[in-house]
Amino acid sequence: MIKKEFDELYKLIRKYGTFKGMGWWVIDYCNDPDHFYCNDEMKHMFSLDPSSKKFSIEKSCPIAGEYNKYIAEADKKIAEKIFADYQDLLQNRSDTYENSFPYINDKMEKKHFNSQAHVLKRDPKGNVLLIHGIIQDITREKELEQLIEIEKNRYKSLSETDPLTQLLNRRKFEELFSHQFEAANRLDKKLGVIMLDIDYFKRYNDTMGHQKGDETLKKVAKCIRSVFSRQNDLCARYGGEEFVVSIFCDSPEVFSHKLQELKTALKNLKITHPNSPVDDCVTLSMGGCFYDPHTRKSFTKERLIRKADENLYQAKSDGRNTIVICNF
Ligand code: GH3
Ligand code: MG
Ligand code: MG
Repeated sequence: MIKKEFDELYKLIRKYGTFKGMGWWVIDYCNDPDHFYCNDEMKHMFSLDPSSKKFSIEKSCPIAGEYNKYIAEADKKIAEKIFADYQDLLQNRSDTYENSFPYINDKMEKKHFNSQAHVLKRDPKGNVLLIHGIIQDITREKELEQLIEIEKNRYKSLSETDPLTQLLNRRKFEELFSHQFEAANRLDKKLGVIMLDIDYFKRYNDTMGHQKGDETLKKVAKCIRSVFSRQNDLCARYGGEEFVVSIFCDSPEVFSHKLQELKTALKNLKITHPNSPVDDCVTLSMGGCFYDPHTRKSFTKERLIRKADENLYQAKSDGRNTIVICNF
């Protein structure tokens, strides 16, 4: 391709190729492989000098040379892919590419672009003569996509957590507990399940008011979560002032120790209960069940919960503010 031919072509696409929101670039690879020409839209997109006609690929191409690092700053893998895509064009491994990439511009704003390129001409040996590409700013679309994703996650977490305490809700607990129980049996891991109920909470509400009651429910929930804080520990609001916790746990001793730890942690919060016969502060009754799948292969998860619940009942009738545990 001779230079004159390219100049004619460039004039034509400059005249007719002005699409709003779309940048284009062209490289006369045969005569001048180190420079690209582009439209005003692309100059504007990437703050290139509006009075220049052509630009150095190495020094000012927004997706190549030195500027590739602006993409790499946002996403190193994509930056490598863009470089590889371009090499594929040059080495005659492909005639076209399309990629999307994030880009931190000179104002430190994060933008997103979609870029496509085509080899328009090769010589008979396959060497590139002319490359043309388009670039679109898709930042708004990307931002919208991200907003939708955030909304989706928010909705998901709303349907899985209890709005007052932010613990899992009962439905989600049952689903996750099912997986945990299965995993325990499959991997021979021991489990501890605890049902917990605040003592004399009706009286607390009656003397302190429902709103204070809500605050206390939140504090108790937070306290439970702070003691059972590993990622796989399941803590849920089972209903009203009742909670359930299920954890992988190595031994009945460790399990029992964790329950004592919770009792102490709650005591240290010193949430005054002006009308409780068992303590000056808010207390919990706990019913626990420790499960070793090695010895009890045929046990069901429902039975485990039921047993913990029976123990909670026992703790209540033993005078409250107590812990009752059994092993299986
Ligand atoms: P026990 O020691 O036997 O458990 O006595 P209790 O008073 O805690 O148990 P009871 O089942 O008689 O009462 C539970 C109370 O928990 C009554 C109810 O108003 C209160 N409660 C349940 N859910 C909420 C809530 O979301 N907010 C508030 N503030 N109170 C709640
Ligand atoms: Mg209660
Ligand atoms: Mg209750």
